[in-house]
Amino acid sequence: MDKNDYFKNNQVKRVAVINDLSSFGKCSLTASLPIFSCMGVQACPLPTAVLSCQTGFEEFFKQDMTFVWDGYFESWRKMGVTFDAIQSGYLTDEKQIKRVAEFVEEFGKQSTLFAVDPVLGDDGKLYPGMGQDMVEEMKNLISMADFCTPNLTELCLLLGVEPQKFLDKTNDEDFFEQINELCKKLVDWGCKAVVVTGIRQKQSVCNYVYCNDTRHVTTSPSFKVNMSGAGDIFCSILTAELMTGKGLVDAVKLADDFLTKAILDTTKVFHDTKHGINFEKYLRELV
Ligand code: PXL
Repeated sequence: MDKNDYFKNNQVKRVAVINDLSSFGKCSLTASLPIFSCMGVQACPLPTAVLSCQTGFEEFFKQDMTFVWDGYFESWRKMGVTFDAIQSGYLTDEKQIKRVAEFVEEFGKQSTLFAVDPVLGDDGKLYPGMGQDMVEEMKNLISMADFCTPNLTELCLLLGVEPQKFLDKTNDEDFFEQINELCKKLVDWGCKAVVVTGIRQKQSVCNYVYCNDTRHVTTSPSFKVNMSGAGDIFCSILTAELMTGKGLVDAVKLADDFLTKAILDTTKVFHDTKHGINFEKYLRELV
């Protein structure tokens, strides 16, 4: 058997998950990997950084991991690795974003699904350590994506719009028309579909789906909390569903239902939102 046959013929679909490993916060890889496994997809992590805890904690230790990438790529090149999907999440700087684009060019196939969660900020602000140079470079990654999952803050940052302007008007009558215009711009750049996640309204939280001629809004009860890892869980469920042939709107509904249940459960016990969501006991529902 040719050494590359394994990668061509393996029955289980395979996703490269380009994200950080934070020991506390239940985000990025610690959230994505169990979700992919439960959904029957092999997840191959490419660590962007290792952190003692996610950056929402008062103090954290962070080590950029780009320095190991040459070694990974050389090894994967020799193995003849290919991926059915590539999902990118928390990236550490502008240079690393450029290298993700190169990775997709080299390790993606024609049919590889490329999902971009443009992790840049929340609540109107950039995350600690992120700057405008990253926002600019992220636009290129978005232009290559099959779908992307910005929250409202990230959507605004990407388009150079003041986030607070939109965060304060989510209940306006023409709000979704305006969001639609913003999504259209990302699609004009080349991204095939956009799901704007976690849009908080007075009584509810919505996701806005923009894809070809499809526009869809999901609405769920809002718990008025922003929990660490919600975006990572959401994007991973979408990627896994699309890899197994499901449609985008159905995938969004599944991700939204899963998160609504797990977040409700988490709010019932004493909980600090920066520690993330108690998703573990709901994983069985994804199997
Ligand atoms: O969930 C987004 C995320 C991922 N990784 C790290 C983060 C955050 C959000 O704060 O700090 C390290």
